[in-house]
Amino acid sequence: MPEKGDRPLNQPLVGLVMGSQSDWETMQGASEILDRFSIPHECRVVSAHRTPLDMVDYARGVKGRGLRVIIAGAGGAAHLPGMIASLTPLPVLGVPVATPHLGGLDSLYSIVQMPKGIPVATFAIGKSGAVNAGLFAASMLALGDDDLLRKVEAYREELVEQVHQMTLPRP
Ligand code: RP5
Repeated sequence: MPEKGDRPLNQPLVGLVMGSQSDWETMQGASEILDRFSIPHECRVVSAHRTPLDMVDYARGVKGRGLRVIIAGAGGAAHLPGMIASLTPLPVLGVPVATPHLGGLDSLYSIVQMPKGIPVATFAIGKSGAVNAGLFAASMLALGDDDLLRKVEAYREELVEQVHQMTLPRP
């Protein structure tokens, strides 16, 4: 099997987990970014309240399987990111998924208001948060990977070019 350093190339580095299939529409924003940077990742549905034992098994296993970062998205009483963070020393990036009744403020507050001791890095509500969590994971992994760092820099240069190409209907 081809390898990079001491790990197989297809070994997932990021675990992308979400509380429901319905979160995928939002969370795929993170997966697309990770794909763009060729960062191997796995995508799982793990519900903190519907499949708590699966969640415990998953969170306890990620470090031993060689993952480096977890991105966890959930909506409503969104305890998934915090619970996973309580079960693993790996960094957990939390994405609040928008909800029909409270617009995702419920998800945001649930994720961002972690009591001291168990941190969850919390991103914006919805797709922007998912995309930025993917980008943040890429930057974290790039700390030890110069090729990946160059890809992150190239992405930023694309953003600059996009803004330079923007036009308005009047001078
Ligand atoms: C949460 O409940 C999930 O993260 C999802 O955002 C929300 C709704 O889940 P479904 O009813 O769509 O399965 O656990």
